[in-house]
Amino acid sequence: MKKKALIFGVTGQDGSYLSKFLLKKNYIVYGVKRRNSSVVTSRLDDIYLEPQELSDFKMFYGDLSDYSSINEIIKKTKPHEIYNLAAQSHVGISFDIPNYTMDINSLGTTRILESIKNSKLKCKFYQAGSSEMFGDVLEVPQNEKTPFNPVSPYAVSKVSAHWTTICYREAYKIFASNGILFNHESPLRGENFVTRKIVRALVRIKKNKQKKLYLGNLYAKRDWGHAQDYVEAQWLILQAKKPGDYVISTGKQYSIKQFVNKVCKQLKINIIWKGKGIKTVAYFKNKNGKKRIIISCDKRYFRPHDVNSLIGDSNKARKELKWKPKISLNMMIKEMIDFEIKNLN
Ligand code: NAP
Ligand code: F7E
Repeated sequence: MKKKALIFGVTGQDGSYLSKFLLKKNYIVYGVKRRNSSVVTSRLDDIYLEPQELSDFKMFYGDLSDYSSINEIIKKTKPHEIYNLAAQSHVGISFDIPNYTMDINSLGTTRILESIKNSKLKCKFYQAGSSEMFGDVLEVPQNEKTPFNPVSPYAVSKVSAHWTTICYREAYKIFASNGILFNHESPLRGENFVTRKIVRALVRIKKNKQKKLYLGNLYAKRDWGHAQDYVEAQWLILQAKKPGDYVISTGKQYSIKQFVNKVCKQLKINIIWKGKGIKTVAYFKNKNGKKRIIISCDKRYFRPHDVNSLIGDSNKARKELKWKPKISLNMMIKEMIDFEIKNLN
């Protein structure tokens, strides 16, 4: 009999990679999408096929704010594994909509766990936790034992969901595990996250489709991996003998400025940085020696409180789950550039 997986947040970056990964593993995959005024299934175009009855990938309407929809879908599908990837996942925006962020990310997780508990279903649960929970870090590098020190509404909501997952694991013996995933990117990353924003803009600048790129804090450092590697870790976490919590990271960090430099190098754009802080700019010098500013900082993209430096220690996952990242940052940047060139408009 085929295993059944239910994915909340199926239309997002990870939802798309995880669906394809699980279909290859011969699962039946159920996805939950919320009602939108426009089509949000573009990341799933190659697997979301009609007629639905004949496909191993099926979708249901639901919303993490709505317990009854969650409960109905779980009752109807009786999955062996549930992945909670649904979230208001933008850290900067969480400062603008803190109540909504808390409701979906924190209470939304409680709603799924309550439904699992009430249904008495023997199913495993994965919670999409985040390195943002380490916030103003209390230890370098960060591992499963590093205390959390969240500094945004997003991070606080994820800490709450993390502890709720542990609470249901211990109180009700549900196989419920937390991934603590560091940043992971891909061509399918949302356009307002910094890596995709940079790659997309620099490709467009190179092709004369855009004049300038505006960014925020260029000095923040992140540990970036590829979403394809990280969804494999999500699955492995649910295949472990016992439920637990796992840091998933590459163990390497770069600043936003270094990331820009890497993209420019691959695109053969010669840039020269000048200035400090919010006055930092990057010039492009053409063959005739003419200079033009192509990158500036804009107040809009700074956060009330940013996380300055994250770097993960994923030794537990490497040892217990035999997981390791396969795609390097340079390989990922190349893939992201190729995707933007192919989809240029
Ligand atoms: P994403 O692309 O922003 O996807 C989020 C998904 O959640 C989308 O499918 C979105 O639906 C859905 N969603 C949002 N609000 C919802 C609601 N009220 N009810 C039901 N679904 C809702 O995020 P991602 O990068 O794939 O990340 C997946 C998960 O991992 C998120 O929980 C994120 O917080 C967490 N995480 C991400 C990273 C990372 O670096 N990518 C690292 C650590 C943790 P729409 O398509 O309709 O918007
Ligand atoms: O920002 C800085 C920004 O929005 C990275 C989410 O998936 O990973 C993600 O959260 C850094 C920050 O990702 C811009 O201030 C500069 O320091 O790409 P980001 P994030 O905030 O790290 C974690 C692990 C998650 O869990 C989240 O769901 O880049 N930055 N200039 C900028 N960031 C953005 N978005 N836009 C800029 O213009």
